[in-house]
Amino acid sequence: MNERSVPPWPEEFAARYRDAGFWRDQSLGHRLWRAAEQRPESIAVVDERRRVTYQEITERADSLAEKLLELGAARGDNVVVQLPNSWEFVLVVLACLRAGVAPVLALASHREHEIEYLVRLTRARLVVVADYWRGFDHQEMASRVAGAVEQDCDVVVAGEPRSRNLGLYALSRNDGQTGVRKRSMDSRATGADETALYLLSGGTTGRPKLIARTHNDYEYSFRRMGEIIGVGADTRYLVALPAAHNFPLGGPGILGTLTAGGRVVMLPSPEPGAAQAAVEKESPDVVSLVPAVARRWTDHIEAAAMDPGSFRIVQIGGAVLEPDLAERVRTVFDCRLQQVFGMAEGLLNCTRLDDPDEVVLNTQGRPISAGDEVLITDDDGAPAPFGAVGELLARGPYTPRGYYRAPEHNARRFTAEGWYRTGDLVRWHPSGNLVVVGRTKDVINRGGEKISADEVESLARECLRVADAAAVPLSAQEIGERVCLVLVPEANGTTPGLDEVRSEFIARGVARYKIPERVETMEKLPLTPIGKVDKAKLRRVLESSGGDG
Ligand code: OOB
Repeated sequence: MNERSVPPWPEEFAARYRDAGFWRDQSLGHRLWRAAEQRPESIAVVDERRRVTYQEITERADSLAEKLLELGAARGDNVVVQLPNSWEFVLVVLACLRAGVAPVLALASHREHEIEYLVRLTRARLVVVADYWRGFDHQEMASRVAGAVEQDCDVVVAGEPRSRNLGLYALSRNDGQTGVRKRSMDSRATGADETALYLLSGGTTGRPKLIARTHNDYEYSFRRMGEIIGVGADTRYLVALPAAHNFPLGGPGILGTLTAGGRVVMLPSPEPGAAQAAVEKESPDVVSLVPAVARRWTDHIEAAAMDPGSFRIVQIGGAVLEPDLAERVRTVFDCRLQQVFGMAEGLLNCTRLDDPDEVVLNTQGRPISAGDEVLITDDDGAPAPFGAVGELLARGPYTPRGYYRAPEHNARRFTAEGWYRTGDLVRWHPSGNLVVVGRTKDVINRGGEKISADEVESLARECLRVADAAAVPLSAQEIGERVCLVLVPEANGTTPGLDEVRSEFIARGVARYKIPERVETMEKLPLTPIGKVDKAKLRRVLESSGGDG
């Protein structure tokens, strides 16, 4: 099913990527288990509650892999996984890889609106969730979703299943069985061109699109990032961002660290307090942050409320990093700063550890691979002159040729020659690095979390009595941007206020981070000459009339 659901790389490109050694035709599971065999006693994953060795995590993953297959997931199937940053996140991803099923990596902040959509889209037979997390009952939500979808769908809980109903299972085997590795779990049988896992796209229209990452392409991208920053068995990588994101998962992140035999330290939240404890106890040397979190940590360190730790590298990406914050981060952490401009769709750019300050502070780096092709185009789609601003297009050994089961969307977001239109406006810096200056896509970037304006607008039209709606990013001090919802009343009608909008969105089961933080009313929306809502004008009008709400 995977092959037909996603446009593959053309044969000539695939052959080129193999010849160059980018694609190694090995499954991710194979590489991870090889790393584990070399150091069974070393600690692989640490969270607030547990320290887990390589031997334990692989044995448990083998056992869970078997359980997933027993529960009805077959090789090539998809399993929706929604877990917070915890050792179980790593366990479940490893088990899926071992079983040859592809985890669909939902965010812990997603709710019924998102999870049900993902379960339907991927026809998942299993959903793996936390029990309670931050006061929310994931077990109950997942059970409702499993009951609502057409396919047979069971729920596996990282905790105690609370009902004896069929279809609700515990993550751990109660029989403590291990050592099934020698049986049917030979992950080498999984084709390396098949989907290893699915990442969620941020920058699209409508509901989030899924990006199917193959074993070959994903392994290459984290291996290459690992080479660039020098990941090895002594690396201690701190996972401060939601683990389901590409940056902490594969930039080189969790998977890059584990295949190199290093240690992954899971932070349940990027709160400075939680970070402080982990920094003191585990002495991590690499961390990936979004600018909003980097700002909070930097403020706390400057106020002597947090230990800067002994980081060798702080990677920052996901949203624009202002040069003054870049400078402060470097000073207070007394470490190498690396800017990372990446996307779940593939292409990763970064500054290198030996780049001059001028480049590290003022650019978002350059592509990581000699196989990456990037193009900056003007409004007519022609290549822009060097130094001019245009849209970034990308193609390469770890940038898939289309989204999962989205042919119409693919026709817009990918060119006939297979280039991915990033929707990012960039220019070349004289040093040969990219500078991100804006975007063409209609997205709100809330502290690195991408929100589709289109999705918010559709929800508003569905659940509020209004004639029209527009979602606009407004600049916000701490998190970069917030969602402002502009509502147009029906004839002789009124529009709901912020509280009503919030409660309607919550009742719909929408993830909190997408819920508008400011609501405005306008008799009509400004239009561009071709009749589209003029978001740039809206944003200017709103920002001049009331700050960041
Ligand atoms: C990362 O991935 P996504 O998929 O959440 O978001 C991708 C988009 C980019 O297209 C761009 O609009 C924005 O996020 N972005 C940046 C940026 N890094 C990403 N905008 C300005 N400066 C940056 N450094 O965000 C992501 C994935 C892997 C590594 C790092 C970030």
